[in-house]
Amino acid sequence: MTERTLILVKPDGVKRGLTGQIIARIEAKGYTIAELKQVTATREVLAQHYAEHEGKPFYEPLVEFMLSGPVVAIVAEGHNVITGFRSLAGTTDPTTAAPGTIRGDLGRDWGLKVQQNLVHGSDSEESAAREIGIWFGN
Ligand code: DAT
Ligand code: MG
Repeated sequence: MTERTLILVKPDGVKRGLTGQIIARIEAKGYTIAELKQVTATREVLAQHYAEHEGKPFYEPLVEFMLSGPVVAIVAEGHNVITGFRSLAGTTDPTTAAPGTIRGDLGRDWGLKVQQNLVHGSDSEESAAREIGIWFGN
């Protein structure tokens, strides 16, 4: 099924100059870039984006990290792109993310916090619709 997902290159990815490599992997998989912009997030946007994590111990550090520099927000489109991009990204913790994935190949594991894992990808159709609305409007 052709669908859309919301991808963020997080501040660590932008600062390290990995945006191009990450986009290249998305395109190489056959997905298309429908929307793309570099923005600095706000607390309001992040409160909506990470609403499911509010109250968890890592929530505040995660928000602070996401405010630490610009992010690149992308709407990618393609067959099963929601699941497909999560697979490209790898599991949450870069230390154990599989080689071949964005987090496994490019994520740093020398004592950085788990939240510095380069990318975000929506985890369901509902999340994708919600998150695309948050970052790009309707
Ligand atoms: P994902 O980004 O793989 O969908 P998530 O939605 O569970 O993971 O969490 C959102 C972000 O929060 C994740 O990219 C990194 C951070 N995070 C999650 N679990 C964490 C933990 N146990 N400690 C620190 N940061 C965490
Ligand atoms: Mg998530």
